[in-house]
Amino acid sequence: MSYAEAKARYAAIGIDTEAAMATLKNVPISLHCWQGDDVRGFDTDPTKPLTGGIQTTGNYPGRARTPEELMADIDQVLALCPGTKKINLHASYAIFNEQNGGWVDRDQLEPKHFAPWVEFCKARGLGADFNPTFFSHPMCDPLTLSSPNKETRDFWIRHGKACIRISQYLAEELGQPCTMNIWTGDGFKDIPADRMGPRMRYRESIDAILSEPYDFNIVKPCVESKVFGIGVEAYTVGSAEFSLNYAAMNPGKCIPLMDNGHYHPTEVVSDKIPALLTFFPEIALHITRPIRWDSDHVVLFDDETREICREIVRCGGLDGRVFIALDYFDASINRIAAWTVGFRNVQKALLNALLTPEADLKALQDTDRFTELMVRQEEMKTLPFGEIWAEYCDRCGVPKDGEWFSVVKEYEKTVLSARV
Ligand code: RNT
Ligand code: ZN
Repeated sequence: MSYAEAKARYAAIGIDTEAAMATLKNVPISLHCWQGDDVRGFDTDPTKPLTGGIQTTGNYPGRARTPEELMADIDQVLALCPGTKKINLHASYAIFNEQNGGWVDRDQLEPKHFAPWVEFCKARGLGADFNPTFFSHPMCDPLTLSSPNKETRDFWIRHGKACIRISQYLAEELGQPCTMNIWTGDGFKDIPADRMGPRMRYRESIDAILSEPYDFNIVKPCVESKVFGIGVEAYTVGSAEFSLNYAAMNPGKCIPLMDNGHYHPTEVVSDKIPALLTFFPEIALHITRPIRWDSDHVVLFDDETREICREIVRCGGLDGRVFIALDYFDASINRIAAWTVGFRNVQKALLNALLTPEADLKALQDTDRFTELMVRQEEMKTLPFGEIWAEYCDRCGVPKDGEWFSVVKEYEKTVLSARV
């Protein structure tokens, strides 16, 4: 089937494929830099294990070990992905060199340590998002912002404030809003004796970080909740209720962030998006794929990813209300392909959502025509979506499905395999 024929099929149900593609082209999606090097960063010993309750598994060859390698890999991914991209950086990806004075600890970070990333983004017309890194560091005792030790908390508060200044710098330099996501792995392996104390301290620490001046129009601090992590199975300080309430009590200062790997396995973020948008003007998302736990598998074009994107679209999320980022890390397969598959799938799911006659379906719901609603929703699944997706890739100047994996294989042969 040709694009013209597919376009006509969609037109028959009232969908303008041209409008859908035009909208999608301008939706920013943040590509997480940490898929390329298994969340190691450049500021600590790469042989030390990842902490904070997260884990990468696998040892597929070709991990990026330097800023140059990571940037080259990102370039390869960008060339294979359609749409508007941003780069999501972690503080641990600071770049230290002779010009900026070399290594400093996380509480001393300055915008200059991200100047090479700004240059990278400017040359490619990209925006950037940012994250303080509250894990994989000797100052995790193991708690950070919720630690009972003032010295520990103060170190991490200084880090958070430094990250606010860096986020403001990224937003100003790149002329695009910068989300700054606060997530810590703080929690306990076994039944705690005090659940409230750490939460009170966490709250005060975030207050202290957000007392650093920033322009909320362009810097969007987020608080990301989590249900549990590896080694912190019994209790997580930044639970769903804690984070959501923190954001709700601090309007104009921060927004809630939901990672769809951070809930009980039968909870779905697709349903939480409209719930949150009922109250919050803006929310942020980490799109991932949990298998039985927060396993951070590569995002697929699966039911929940499609449903998340339908909610983003039909709740008006594309009008700047929903900040979309990816968050997964698979070290068991080619990392360039992992990045590309996930990014392309979120694009696919958004395109699929934009090609759905939501107003008609809503009218069926509102008039109690549930049989017809089910029939229509099922029939949509076999519309010629692939043709529209292929056309979209083409117009964005990136390879269609079936045409990009050979590029990755070539990159693996010529670039990645030399990294030993
Ligand atoms: C961890 C959180 C967090 C991290 C990144 C690296 O469970 O999802 O967002 O994955 O900050
Ligand atoms: Zn996340």
